[in-house]
Amino acid sequence: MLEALIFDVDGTLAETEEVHREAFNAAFAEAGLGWHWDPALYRRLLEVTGGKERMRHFIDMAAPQRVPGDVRDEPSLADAIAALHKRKTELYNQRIDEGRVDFRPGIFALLGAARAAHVRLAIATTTSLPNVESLLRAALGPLAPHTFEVIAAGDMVARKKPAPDVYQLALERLGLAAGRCLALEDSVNGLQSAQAAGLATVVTRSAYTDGQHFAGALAEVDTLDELAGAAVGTAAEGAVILAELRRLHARG
Ligand code: XBP
Ligand code: MG
Repeated sequence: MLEALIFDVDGTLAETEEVHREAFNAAFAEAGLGWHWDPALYRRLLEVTGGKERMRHFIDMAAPQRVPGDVRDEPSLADAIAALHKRKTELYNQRIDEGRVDFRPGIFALLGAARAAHVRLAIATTTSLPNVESLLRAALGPLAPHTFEVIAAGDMVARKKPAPDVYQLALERLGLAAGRCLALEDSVNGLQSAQAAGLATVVTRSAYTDGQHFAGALAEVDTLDELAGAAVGTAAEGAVILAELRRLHARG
Protein backbone atom coordinates (compact mmCIF):
# COMPACT_ATOMS: atom_id res chain seq x y z
CA MET A 1 0.00 0.00 0.00
CA LEU A 2 1.59 3.27 -1.12
CA GLU A 3 0.92 6.04 1.41
CA ALA A 4 3.57 8.69 0.61
CA LEU A 5 5.89 9.92 -2.11
CA ILE A 6 9.23 11.37 -1.00
CA PHE A 7 10.86 13.65 -3.58
CA ASP A 8 14.44 14.73 -4.03
CA VAL A 9 14.64 18.38 -5.18
CA ASP A 10 17.73 19.15 -7.29
CA GLY A 11 17.46 17.26 -10.57
CA THR A 12 14.17 15.56 -9.60
CA LEU A 13 11.55 18.26 -8.96
CA ALA A 14 13.46 20.69 -11.20
CA GLU A 15 16.64 20.98 -13.23
CA THR A 16 18.31 23.36 -10.80
CA GLU A 17 21.97 22.42 -11.06
CA GLU A 18 22.84 24.96 -13.78
CA VAL A 19 21.45 27.69 -11.53
CA HIS A 20 23.44 26.32 -8.57
CA ARG A 21 26.57 26.30 -10.75
CA GLU A 22 25.95 29.88 -11.88
CA ALA A 23 25.41 31.01 -8.27
CA PHE A 24 28.60 29.29 -7.10
CA ASN A 25 30.57 31.03 -9.89
CA ALA A 26 28.98 34.42 -9.15
CA ALA A 27 29.89 34.07 -5.45
CA PHE A 28 33.45 33.04 -6.35
CA ALA A 29 33.78 36.08 -8.67
CA GLU A 30 32.46 38.49 -6.01
CA ALA A 31 35.00 37.08 -3.54
CA GLY A 32 37.81 37.54 -6.08
CA LEU A 33 38.83 33.88 -5.81
CA GLY A 34 39.60 33.32 -9.49
CA TRP A 35 37.68 30.00 -9.37
CA HIS A 36 35.39 28.94 -12.21
CA TRP A 37 33.41 25.68 -12.28
CA ASP A 38 32.61 24.78 -15.89
CA PRO A 39 29.98 22.10 -16.68
CA ALA A 40 32.53 19.28 -17.06
CA LEU A 41 34.20 20.10 -13.75
CA TYR A 42 30.82 20.57 -12.05
CA ARG A 43 29.70 17.12 -13.20
CA ARG A 44 32.69 15.66 -11.34
CA LEU A 45 32.18 17.89 -8.30
CA LEU A 46 28.55 16.74 -8.01
CA GLU A 47 29.90 13.43 -6.72
CA VAL A 48 30.12 15.34 -3.43
CA THR A 49 26.65 16.43 -2.25
CA GLY A 50 26.15 19.74 -0.47
CA GLY A 51 27.57 23.08 -1.53
CA LYS A 52 29.89 23.60 1.46
CA GLU A 53 31.18 20.03 1.21
CA ARG A 54 31.67 20.52 -2.57
CA MET A 55 33.77 23.67 -2.06
CA ARG A 56 35.90 21.89 0.54
CA HIS A 57 36.37 18.97 -1.88
CA PHE A 58 37.43 21.40 -4.64
CA ILE A 59 40.08 22.93 -2.35
CA ASP A 60 41.40 19.46 -1.49
CA MET A 61 41.32 18.27 -5.09
CA ALA A 62 42.48 21.31 -7.06
CA ALA A 63 44.68 23.07 -4.48
CA PRO A 64 43.66 26.53 -5.81
CA GLN A 65 45.99 29.49 -5.26
CA ARG A 66 43.35 31.38 -3.31
CA VAL A 67 40.86 30.03 -0.75
CA PRO A 68 37.84 31.72 0.86
CA GLY A 69 38.90 34.39 3.34
CA ASP A 70 42.53 33.60 2.49
CA VAL A 71 42.64 31.29 5.51
CA ARG A 72 43.73 27.67 5.44
CA ASP A 73 43.51 26.75 9.12
CA GLU A 74 40.50 25.35 10.93
CA PRO A 75 38.07 26.55 12.17
CA SER A 76 38.62 29.76 10.14
CA LEU A 77 38.42 27.94 6.80
CA ALA A 78 35.12 26.28 7.77
CA ASP A 79 33.72 29.73 8.72
CA ALA A 80 34.95 31.29 5.46
CA ILE A 81 33.40 28.47 3.40
CA ALA A 82 30.13 28.89 5.32
CA ALA A 83 30.12 32.67 4.61
CA LEU A 84 30.82 32.12 0.92
CA HIS A 85 28.09 29.48 0.77
CA LYS A 86 25.63 31.87 2.44
CA ARG A 87 26.26 34.37 -0.37
CA LYS A 88 25.91 31.57 -2.97
CA THR A 89 22.51 30.73 -1.45
CA GLU A 90 21.39 34.39 -1.75
CA LEU A 91 22.50 34.51 -5.40
CA TYR A 92 20.74 31.19 -6.09
CA ASN A 93 17.50 32.36 -4.50
CA GLN A 94 17.53 35.62 -6.48
CA ARG A 95 17.66 33.56 -9.67
CA ILE A 96 14.91 31.17 -8.55
CA ASP A 97 12.71 34.14 -7.53
CA GLU A 98 13.13 35.47 -11.09
CA GLY A 99 11.41 32.28 -12.30
CA ARG A 100 14.50 30.78 -13.90
CA VAL A 101 13.37 27.16 -13.41
CA ASP A 102 10.10 25.28 -13.40
CA PHE A 103 9.15 21.76 -12.33
CA ARG A 104 10.21 18.93 -14.62
CA PRO A 105 7.62 17.29 -16.92
CA GLY A 106 4.91 15.36 -15.08
CA ILE A 107 5.77 16.69 -11.60
CA PHE A 108 2.98 19.25 -11.29
CA ALA A 109 0.41 16.75 -12.59
CA LEU A 110 1.66 14.01 -10.24
CA LEU A 111 1.54 16.30 -7.20
CA GLY A 112 -2.08 17.20 -8.01
CA ALA A 113 -3.09 13.58 -8.48
CA ALA A 114 -1.36 12.53 -5.25
CA ARG A 115 -3.15 15.25 -3.29
CA ALA A 116 -6.50 14.22 -4.77
CA ALA A 117 -5.83 10.56 -3.87
CA HIS A 118 -4.66 11.46 -0.32
CA VAL A 119 -1.16 10.15 -0.99
CA ARG A 120 1.06 12.15 1.34
CA LEU A 121 3.93 14.25 -0.03
CA ALA A 122 7.39 14.84 1.42
CA ILE A 123 10.80 16.15 0.41
CA ALA A 124 14.24 14.74 1.26
CA THR A 125 16.98 16.96 -0.13
CA THR A 126 20.63 17.80 0.33
CA THR A 127 20.09 21.47 -0.36
CA SER A 128 18.99 23.96 2.29
CA LEU A 129 15.44 24.90 3.32
CA PRO A 130 15.47 28.44 1.79
CA ASN A 131 16.37 26.94 -1.61
CA VAL A 132 13.47 24.48 -1.40
CA GLU A 133 11.03 27.17 -0.31
CA SER A 134 11.99 29.55 -3.13
CA LEU A 135 11.59 26.80 -5.73
CA LEU A 136 8.18 25.79 -4.34
CA ARG A 137 7.04 29.44 -4.34
CA ALA A 138 8.18 29.91 -7.94
CA ALA A 139 6.66 26.67 -9.25
CA LEU A 140 3.52 26.32 -7.12
CA GLY A 141 2.54 29.90 -6.23
CA PRO A 142 -0.28 29.91 -3.64
CA LEU A 143 -0.21 26.09 -3.41
CA ALA A 144 3.38 26.17 -2.11
CA PRO A 145 2.64 26.05 1.63
CA HIS A 146 -0.04 23.35 1.22
CA THR A 147 1.62 20.77 -0.99
CA PHE A 148 4.47 19.11 0.93
CA GLU A 149 3.61 18.00 4.44
CA VAL A 150 7.23 17.28 5.38
CA ILE A 151 10.45 18.93 4.19
CA ALA A 152 13.69 17.28 5.32
CA ALA A 153 16.70 19.34 4.19
CA GLY A 154 20.47 18.95 4.18
CA ASP A 155 21.43 21.09 7.16
CA MET A 156 18.87 19.35 9.41
CA VAL A 157 20.89 16.12 9.48
CA ALA A 158 24.43 15.10 10.43
CA ARG A 159 25.36 13.36 7.18
CA LYS A 160 24.24 14.29 3.66
CA LYS A 161 23.40 11.87 0.84
CA PRO A 162 24.46 9.09 0.11
CA ALA A 163 23.98 8.58 3.89
CA PRO A 164 20.35 7.66 4.74
CA ASP A 165 19.89 10.45 7.33
CA VAL A 166 17.70 12.85 5.34
CA TYR A 167 15.33 10.08 4.18
CA GLN A 168 15.20 8.68 7.72
CA LEU A 169 14.24 12.15 8.95
CA ALA A 170 11.48 12.41 6.33
CA LEU A 171 10.12 8.97 7.34
CA GLU A 172 10.26 9.87 11.02
CA ARG A 173 8.32 13.11 10.41
CA LEU A 174 5.77 11.28 8.25
CA GLY A 175 5.47 8.61 10.95
CA LEU A 176 5.54 5.92 8.26
CA ALA A 177 7.56 2.77 7.66
CA ALA A 178 9.79 2.82 4.58
CA GLY A 179 7.77 0.04 2.94
CA ARG A 180 4.74 2.32 2.67
CA CYS A 181 6.63 5.03 0.79
CA LEU A 182 8.32 5.53 -2.56
CA ALA A 183 11.32 7.78 -3.21
CA LEU A 184 11.88 9.74 -6.43
CA GLU A 185 15.51 10.53 -7.23
CA ASP A 186 17.80 11.59 -10.08
CA SER A 187 21.30 10.63 -8.87
CA VAL A 188 23.26 7.64 -7.63
CA ASN A 189 24.03 9.46 -4.37
CA GLY A 190 20.31 10.06 -3.88
CA LEU A 191 19.36 6.50 -4.84
CA GLN A 192 21.88 5.07 -2.38
CA SER A 193 20.61 7.38 0.36
CA ALA A 194 17.00 6.28 -0.20
CA GLN A 195 17.95 2.61 -0.46
CA ALA A 196 19.96 2.81 2.76
CA ALA A 197 16.79 4.11 4.46
CA GLY A 198 14.92 1.07 3.09
CA LEU A 199 12.98 2.90 0.37
CA ALA A 200 12.02 1.61 -3.05
CA THR A 201 13.08 4.26 -5.56
CA VAL A 202 12.12 5.41 -9.05
CA VAL A 203 14.82 7.37 -10.89
CA THR A 204 14.29 10.18 -13.38
CA ARG A 205 17.68 10.84 -14.98
CA SER A 206 18.64 14.53 -15.06
CA ALA A 207 21.00 16.74 -17.05
CA TYR A 208 23.98 16.03 -14.79
CA THR A 209 23.20 12.37 -13.92
CA ASP A 210 22.21 10.85 -17.27
CA GLY A 211 25.34 8.66 -17.52
CA GLN A 212 25.11 7.19 -14.01
CA HIS A 213 24.22 3.56 -13.21
CA PHE A 214 21.19 3.17 -11.00
CA ALA A 215 21.57 -0.32 -9.56
CA GLY A 216 18.47 -1.55 -7.75
CA ALA A 217 16.09 1.24 -8.82
CA LEU A 218 12.47 0.12 -9.30
CA ALA A 219 12.47 1.93 -12.65
CA GLU A 220 14.65 4.40 -14.54
CA VAL A 221 13.19 6.96 -16.96
CA ASP A 222 14.22 10.27 -18.52
CA THR A 223 11.11 12.05 -17.29
CA LEU A 224 7.85 11.08 -15.57
CA ASP A 225 6.15 11.64 -18.95
CA GLU A 226 7.45 8.20 -19.90
CA LEU A 227 5.18 6.74 -17.23
CA ALA A 228 2.21 8.77 -18.48
CA GLY A 229 2.27 7.35 -22.03
CA ALA A 230 -0.62 8.60 -24.13
CA ALA A 231 -2.00 10.61 -21.19
CA VAL A 232 0.78 13.26 -21.42
CA GLY A 233 -0.81 16.72 -21.57
CA THR A 234 -4.30 15.43 -20.73
CA ALA A 235 -6.25 15.89 -17.50
CA ALA A 236 -5.50 12.23 -16.65
CA GLU A 237 -1.70 12.63 -16.79
CA GLY A 238 -1.06 12.80 -13.05
CA ALA A 239 -3.44 9.94 -12.23
CA VAL A 240 -1.78 7.71 -14.83
CA ILE A 241 1.72 8.46 -13.45
CA LEU A 242 0.48 7.79 -9.91
CA ALA A 243 -1.14 4.49 -10.98
CA GLU A 244 2.13 3.46 -12.62
CA LEU A 245 4.10 4.36 -9.46
CA ARG A 246 1.63 2.33 -7.36
CA ARG A 247 2.08 -0.64 -9.72
CA LEU A 248 5.89 -0.42 -9.53
CA HIS A 249 5.79 -0.06 -5.74
CA ALA A 250 3.47 -3.08 -5.33
CA ARG A 251 5.67 -5.19 -7.60
CA GLY A 252 8.71 -3.88 -5.65
C1 XBP B 1 21.91 18.20 -4.75
C2 XBP B 1 23.11 18.85 -4.26
C3 XBP B 1 23.08 20.20 -3.80
C4 XBP B 1 23.16 21.35 -4.75
C5 XBP B 1 23.70 22.55 -3.99
O1 XBP B 1 21.89 16.85 -4.28
O2 XBP B 1 24.13 18.23 -4.12
O3 XBP B 1 24.23 20.27 -3.04
O4 XBP B 1 24.02 21.04 -5.82
O5 XBP B 1 23.00 22.78 -2.85
P1 XBP B 1 20.53 16.03 -4.15
P2 XBP B 1 23.61 23.66 -1.63
O6 XBP B 1 19.68 16.38 -5.34
O7 XBP B 1 20.98 14.60 -4.20
O8 XBP B 1 19.88 16.37 -2.83
O9 XBP B 1 24.67 24.55 -2.18
O10 XBP B 1 22.44 24.41 -1.09
O11 XBP B 1 24.19 22.69 -0.62
MG1 MG C 1 19.11 15.24 -6.96
